[in-house]
Amino acid sequence: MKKIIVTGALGQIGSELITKLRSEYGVDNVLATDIRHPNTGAAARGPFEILDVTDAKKMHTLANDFGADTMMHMAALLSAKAEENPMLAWNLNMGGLMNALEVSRELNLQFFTPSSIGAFGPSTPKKGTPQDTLQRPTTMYGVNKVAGELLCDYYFNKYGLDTRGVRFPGLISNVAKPGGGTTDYAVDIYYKALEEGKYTSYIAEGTYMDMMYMPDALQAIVDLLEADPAKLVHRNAFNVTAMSFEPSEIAASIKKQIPDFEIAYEVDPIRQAIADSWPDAIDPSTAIKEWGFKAAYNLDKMTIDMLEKLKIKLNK
Ligand code: AKB
Repeated sequence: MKKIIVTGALGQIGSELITKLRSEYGVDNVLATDIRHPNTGAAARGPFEILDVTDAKKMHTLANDFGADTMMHMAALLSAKAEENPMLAWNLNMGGLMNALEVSRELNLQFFTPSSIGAFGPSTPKKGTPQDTLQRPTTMYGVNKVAGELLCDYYFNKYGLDTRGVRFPGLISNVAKPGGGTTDYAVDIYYKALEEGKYTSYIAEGTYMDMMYMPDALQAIVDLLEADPAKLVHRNAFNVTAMSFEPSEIAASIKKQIPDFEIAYEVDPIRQAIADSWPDAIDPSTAIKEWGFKAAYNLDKMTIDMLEKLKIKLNK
């Protein structure tokens, strides 16, 4: 049975990952940590400690005292926030990652951290983006993600640390809202569809990006953690995706459930520039081949589930 320490446990992925890991490995075997205190939610219903990931000493002590054998490092600033404050992004994203890798090396922990489609840039092939290709991102977030992928490979090659990671697309969930990402519109649109019957998109019509529903993302993390290392040719980080759509296509999917729903556009130049620098659709075939990655949700199936769950959450 694994003993897992999770950083950034109150973030968009972390808050649902905690529930998933506790159901797979047992409540007491998953230590949730975050810089904030959980008032409610999954993190509060089991072991929890305050942790600022730039504090390496505390990270080491918490992992050691818990008897962790696995580190899941989720704490990071997303793309739009990182573009607003590049120095903070560098310090938090790279400083936190280095600390998490070093603690994992010292305690010999299995290691997982997510990369992103943000690790690609304008010179990367836009469609069918291969696993191994040009990575010259033009955002601070992308620079952090590429450096992170390389660092994880470095720790694997130099120290034999069992590092594993995926390049996540935009993740859509009905539990915790993302904050400061470029793909966040694809979450906001569902809330606004129920609350106001309309949505103004900051991403322009025709801008394709990869996306995935959170249950598929969580299953992908567990499947990669459990994958036979002998079968992994790659490690950091696997392309994974479930769908690629642009704003009018997600709007059309919502319209099938809420016929009066309307979308309008007021493009935010900063987030649009980030989106334009990312691929339209990445190729996940290496993840499928090496560890059996699969996704259960397409756009319409996700829309039905999102609206059903949000109706309950928002009392609609
Ligand atoms: C973001 O938009 O910054 C993230 C990501 C794709 O990494 N959702």
